[in-house]
Amino acid sequence: MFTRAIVKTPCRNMVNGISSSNLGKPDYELALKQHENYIKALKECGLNVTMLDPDENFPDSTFIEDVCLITPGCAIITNPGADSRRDEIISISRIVNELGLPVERIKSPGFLDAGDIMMVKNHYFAGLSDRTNKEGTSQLNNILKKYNYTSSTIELETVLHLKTGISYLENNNLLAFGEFLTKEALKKFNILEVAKDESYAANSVWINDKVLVPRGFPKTKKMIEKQGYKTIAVDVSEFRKLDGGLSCLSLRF
Ligand code: CIR
Repeated sequence: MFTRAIVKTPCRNMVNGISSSNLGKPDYELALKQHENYIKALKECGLNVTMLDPDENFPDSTFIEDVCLITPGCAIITNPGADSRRDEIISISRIVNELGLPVERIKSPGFLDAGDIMMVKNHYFAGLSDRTNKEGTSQLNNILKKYNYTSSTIELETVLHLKTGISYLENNNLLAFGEFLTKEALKKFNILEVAKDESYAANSVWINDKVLVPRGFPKTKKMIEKQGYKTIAVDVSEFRKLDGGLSCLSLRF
C-alpha cells in the first residue's frame, strides 16, 4: 500500500534530455499536460502527491524515480550513472530530509539509477545496466541489509533500466518482455508476457491494486485487466521520446 508520491514538473529544457528513442523532440506544452494527467492518475489511486518545481539545469530531472529509492525503512539517494544527471540529487536531498526517514547514499565509484531497482516485498532486484554498476549494487545491498531487506542483481542486455523491461504488479504477477522472459531469477513469478510490439508497456505501475498503463497498448492493458486489476491508461508519449516510462515520473511510497 502506498500513500504518497513525489513528482517533479518537467522543465522547458527537457527537449535536450538524453534520448536514444529516435522519436523526435518532445513537445513541452503537451508534456506538461500529460504530466498533469499523470498526477491525476496518481491521485485516483489514493496518493497524496508532492510536486517539485521544474529545474532548467537538469533536462531529465522530471524522471525523478532515478535519483532516490524510498523504502519503508530508509530513503536512499542514488548516484545517477549519467554525468548530466548526477547533481539532480541535490534538490531531491532537501525533500527527502523532511520525510523523517534515515537517509542513505550511494557514493562514487558506485553508480546507481533507481529505475534499475524493483521492489518485491522485502527484496530488491537491481539491474546492472549502463547506469548502474556492481559497486553501486553492492553499496545498495549493504544499505538494505541494515534495514533487514535483501537484494540481488540481474544483468541487463538491451534495455535502459530494469523497470523498462519488467514491472511487479504484486500477487506474484510480473509484467515482462524480451530478455526478461527467460531469466532464472524471475522464473518464480507468474509472468505476464508483453507482446514485442507493445514492449514499452512493460513499464506499467501497480499502485494500491490499480495499474497505470501507458496509453496506446491495448493488448497489455487487457492482459492486466484479465488478472483482475483496474487499469488507468495515461498518455506519456512525450516522455517516451526521452526513453522515459510511467514509473520514472514519480517516487511512490
Ligand atoms: C535518461 O536517459 O536518464 C532519461 N532520458 C530517461 C530516464 C528514464 N528513467 C527510467 O527509466 N527510470
